[in-house]
Amino acid sequence: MKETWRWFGPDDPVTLAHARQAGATGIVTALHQINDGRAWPREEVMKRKALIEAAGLTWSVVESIIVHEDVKTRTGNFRKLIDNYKASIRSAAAAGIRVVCYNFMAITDWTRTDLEFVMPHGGTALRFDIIELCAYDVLILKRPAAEQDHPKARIETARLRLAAMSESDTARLERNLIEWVPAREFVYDRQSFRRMLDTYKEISAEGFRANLFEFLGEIVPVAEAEGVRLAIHPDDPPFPIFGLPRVVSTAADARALLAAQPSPSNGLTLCTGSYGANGQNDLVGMAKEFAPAVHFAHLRNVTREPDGSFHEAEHLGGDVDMVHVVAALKAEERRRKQEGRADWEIPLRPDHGHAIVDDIGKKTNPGYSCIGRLKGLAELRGIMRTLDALT
Ligand code: DNO
Repeated sequence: MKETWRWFGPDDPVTLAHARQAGATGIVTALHQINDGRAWPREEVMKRKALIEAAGLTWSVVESIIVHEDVKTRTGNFRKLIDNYKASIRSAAAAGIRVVCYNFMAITDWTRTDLEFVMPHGGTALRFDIIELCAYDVLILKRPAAEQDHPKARIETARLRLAAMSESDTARLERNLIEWVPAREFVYDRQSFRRMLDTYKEISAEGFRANLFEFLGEIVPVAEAEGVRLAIHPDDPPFPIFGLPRVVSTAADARALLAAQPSPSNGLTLCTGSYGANGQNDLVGMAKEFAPAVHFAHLRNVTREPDGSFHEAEHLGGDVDMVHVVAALKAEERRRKQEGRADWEIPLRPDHGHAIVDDIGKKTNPGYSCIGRLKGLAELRGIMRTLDALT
C-alpha cells in the first residue's frame, strides 16, 4: 500500500520534511486556498505539485475538492459550480493525480465536540460526545425540531451537563461544532449556521441522495475520461446531526452509491474511523465487499461509548479490527496486480493521531499532529510488513 500523509499546504506546522521523516512517500493535499467552488487553475496545481516534489515526495491524492453547498442542495449557481468541479478534476488529472477524495456531508465536514480529550496516557484525542451535541443543538442553538431528534432522557442529561459547564466550556463547544476544524472549509456563527440549516428544511434523506446521484452522473464520466478515481469520504459521524440528511454512513449507503453509477471512477474512501463510529458497520466485511471500489484508505480507530459517543483510539486499539482491514486491502492489491493493473497500489494515510510527546502544547491542526500520526503510520507499516512476510 502506498503510505501517504495529509499535508495542509505551506501553512501546515507539520511540514513536508516531517512527512518524509515519518516514512511517507505520498502526499494528500488540496488547494485549500481555493475552497469556494471556483475551478482549480492548472498552474496552481502544478505549483503545489512542484513544492511537494522538491521535498522528495509525490502528490498522490487530492483531498478534497470541496462540493459547494449549492451543488448539494441543487440551488443557486449549481450548474456553473459543477462545471468548475469538472475543471478542477481535469486540472488534477493534468498534474498526474489520479485519486480525488471528496465528501457529500450537508454543511458540516467532520464534527467533534472535544478536540483535546485527555487520554489515560496523558496525551489527547478527538472525541464526539452525544450529550454535548444534544446540549448545543437543543439548548444553545435551539434548533426548532431538535427536541424531536433526541430521546427525552438524553435531553435531560444534556440539561444537567450544560448547567455544570462554564461559559468558556460552552464557547469552546460552539467553536468546535460550527466554526473551524481542519478541512471544514466554511466557518459559521450561530446566525449563519441557523440560516444554513434552513436551506435543508425541505430536503429529505432520499432527496439528498438523489442530489448526490445526479452529481455523480455529472462528474463520474469526466473522471472516467481523465483516468481519475473518485473516492467519496463517509459521513463523520455516520448518523444524522442537526437534523441534516446523511447518505454515506453505512454499507447499504455505499452499495447504493456504487450501483447508482457503476464505473471504475466511482469509488470510496474507506475511512475506518468514520464508518467505525457506527456499530452496525462491519469494517472488515466492508473492506472485503467493497475492495474493488476502495481507491483510498483512511486508517484510524475509534472506541464507541455506550450512549453513542465515541473517541479516537490508538490506530491499532479501539473497536475496528485494523489487522484484518489491512489484510483485506492487501488481498485486493494482489488481485489488482494479477489483473495486470499499473495502479494496483491503494494509497492509505494514518488518519488523525493523538497529540503525544512533543505534539502536546504545539499548535497543529486538530487531529493532524506529527508524532501521533507518525506513530500510527509506523504501527500500520508493521502490520503491512508482517502480512507481506506471512502471505
Ligand atoms: C477529517 C477528514 C475529512 C475529509 C473530508 C473529505 O479529518 O478525513 O475532513 O477530508 O471529509 O472530503
